[in-house]
Amino acid sequence: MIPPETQLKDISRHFQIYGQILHAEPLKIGHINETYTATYDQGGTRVRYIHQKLNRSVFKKPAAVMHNLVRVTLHLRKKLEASRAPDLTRRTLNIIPTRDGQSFLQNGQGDVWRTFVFIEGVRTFEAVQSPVQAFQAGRAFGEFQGLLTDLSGPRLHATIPDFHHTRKRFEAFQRAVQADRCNRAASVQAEINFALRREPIADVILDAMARGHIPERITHNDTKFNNVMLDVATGEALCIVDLDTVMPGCVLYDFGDMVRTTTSPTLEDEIDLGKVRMQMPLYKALARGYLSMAGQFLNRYEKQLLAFSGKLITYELGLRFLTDYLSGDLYFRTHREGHNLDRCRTQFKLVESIERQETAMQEYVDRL
Ligand code: GN1
Ligand code: MG
Repeated sequence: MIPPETQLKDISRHFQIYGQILHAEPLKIGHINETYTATYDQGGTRVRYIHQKLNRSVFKKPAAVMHNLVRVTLHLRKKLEASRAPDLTRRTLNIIPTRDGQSFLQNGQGDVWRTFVFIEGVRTFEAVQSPVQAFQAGRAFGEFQGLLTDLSGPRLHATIPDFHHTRKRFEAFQRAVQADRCNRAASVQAEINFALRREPIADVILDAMARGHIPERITHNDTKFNNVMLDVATGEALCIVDLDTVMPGCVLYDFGDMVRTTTSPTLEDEIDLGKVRMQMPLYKALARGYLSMAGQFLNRYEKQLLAFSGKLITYELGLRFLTDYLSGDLYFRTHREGHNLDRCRTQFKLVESIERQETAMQEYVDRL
């Protein structure tokens, strides 16, 4: 048996799962946490669960992450129940508690594990395939934000403080250039200059928030297209996953990351930069989907910055990948030499493409 499976059998015993674990496989998704699919036998029926190990160097306060997750998923479920949504257990994550009633397990080594019901009959995609999919993603994240506007109780924990603080991301980038730990700066001067030239955009949303034009809301903060589970049979976006960064934030960061990941039908680490392009039909579908849900609660300042937010978040991710490349690939999991640099180049290519179309992109949402 492969080592993770032995370990997973051990982990799985601690959760309130009725049945016997048969096998488990790693699920290759995400750059941060470790995710596994495990199959159990429950009285002769095969049932699957997700076991996930939280990345402790990224999420320093696992209890806060899980506290948010429990509140958010229960709220979503309550609201979906009230609206008589069909297929309830496929529309939001369901956390399986540990045998002693906790939302996560912390073992002797300090590893943090949690378990979710596996949602059957859905698929995620690393690259968007059609305007219909982009529409679905926009609608699903708009609905997600909308359902959380009336979450009662104290403010959610900031699981990663300053996660989308672009000015601080820029400063971290400058420090990485300065330190040049791996002697890589000289070889990426073009990318460094690209980033430096665009420094002023880092403050636009921060300033608007400081002036009180843009409110804090509960946001997802990682609205990558592969965090949307689409029903295999109907293509409908059923469930939003990866809720570790759901926290108080700005809706524009969510819309921006949707633009980044659903308007170019290429992978995040596409090597053929000629293929990377913000495509208007995908963007239009995304914006229509998003505003069909979020149009009711966004204010005019938020609406005015929708197109800009796509450029900003794509720039921010380019900065983060470049920072990590310069620092020796410590944050994002990489699978090949220069992987973070490839990711950075794709982002910057997309920034340029958005720059060329930004006016038309904003005009479109103004008309919706
Ligand atoms: C990370 O692990 P994953 O792929 O869901 C990152 C996001 C980035 C994304 C880029 C906690 O998310 O912020 O946008 O990679 N998550 C964290 O693909 O840093
Ligand atoms: Mg994530």
